Amino acid sequence: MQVVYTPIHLAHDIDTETFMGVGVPANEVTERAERIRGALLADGGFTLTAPTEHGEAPVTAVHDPGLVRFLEVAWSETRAQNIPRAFLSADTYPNRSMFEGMSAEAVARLVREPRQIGGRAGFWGLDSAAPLVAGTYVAARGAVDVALTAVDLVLGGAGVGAAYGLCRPPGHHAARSMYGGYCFFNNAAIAAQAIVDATGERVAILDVDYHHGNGSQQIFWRRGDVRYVSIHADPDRQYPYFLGRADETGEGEGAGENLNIPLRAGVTDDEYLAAVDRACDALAAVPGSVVVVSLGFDTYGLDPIGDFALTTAVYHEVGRRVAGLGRRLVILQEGGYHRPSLGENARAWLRGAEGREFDPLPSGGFGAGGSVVA
Ligand code: Q9C
Ligand code: ZN
Repeated sequence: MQVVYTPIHLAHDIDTETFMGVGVPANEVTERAERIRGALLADGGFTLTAPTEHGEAPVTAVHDPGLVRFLEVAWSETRAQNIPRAFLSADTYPNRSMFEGMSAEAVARLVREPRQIGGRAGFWGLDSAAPLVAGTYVAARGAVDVALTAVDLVLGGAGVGAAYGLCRPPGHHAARSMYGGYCFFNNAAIAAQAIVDATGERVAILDVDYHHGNGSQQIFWRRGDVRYVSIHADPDRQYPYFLGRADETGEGEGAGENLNIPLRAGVTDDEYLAAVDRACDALAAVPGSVVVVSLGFDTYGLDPIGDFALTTAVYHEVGRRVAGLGRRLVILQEGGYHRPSLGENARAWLRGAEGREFDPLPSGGFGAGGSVVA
């Protein structure tokens, strides 16, 4: 399988995030993508391909141009104001209650981007968990190019059945006009839109990251041409808290095109596979030849921010079942924060999707010698 990768992700180099106001070691770090790359190279069955530049048009096909401009200048603006900090996070968010009781006209007039950078970060941001540093914008644009190059490979007519985009930073929490949750641009949504535009077919997104992909859901909420199916931790106990419940099914043209499958803490391989089968039924019902997969490994039993109990073996089986849909697959990396297992879990999933056997490392999965393979 072809793996689209770029070292540009290294520019999004963060070591700290804030969690409920406290600085803590960052989860979404450069090592994640390097671990995966190392394990796939060591496997021998994967070929690394560099992305090609796709420009801004596919980004603004999905995102507000104002979000793009903000992300482009956020770091230099922070510097220009001599705000001493390692990364930018918001000062004030426009909480919905700030505008409570006002008319729609008043809200439309008053809810606008302020001038000060701490307010601008609040205007565009969902939370304080997506640290923005000097290289964030370049890396986020690189991740979009990775996703779109994976789309090119699959649509290219060379009979490619699946391609994997090693996107970093991830994307599925980013909405049309919002970044957050370690995500800046929604790589999977941009890919899905590009596939719709290129093929005129309907497209389905399967999101198997541990978290609900609120951004992908928002972008396609009223869309009849892109179905969003997600298996994730119940938002009653997990980020993003405000979306991801089973009764969110889409509106207008998109009515019935959004399927959320929230799961309890401690979910086992068997319970998870039952959810995957439900999701696959919903994907199979969509006419069209391509499925975009938002692939996260924060569902793993040892993940530091997840609470599922999945094993490496189940990823092979999930990949196998998703490939069993008989669709072409654009597989894009989202989350997954237990660094020692990331390479083996990705390798297992992708081998399953290719119809290759499960061959776990004798070490019990913590592959590449537990170190980054350069
Ligand atoms: N104590 C993705 O997996 N909250 N994003 C983290 C950690 C934000 C996850 C709290 C989680 C965002 C792509
Ligand atoms: Zn996640």
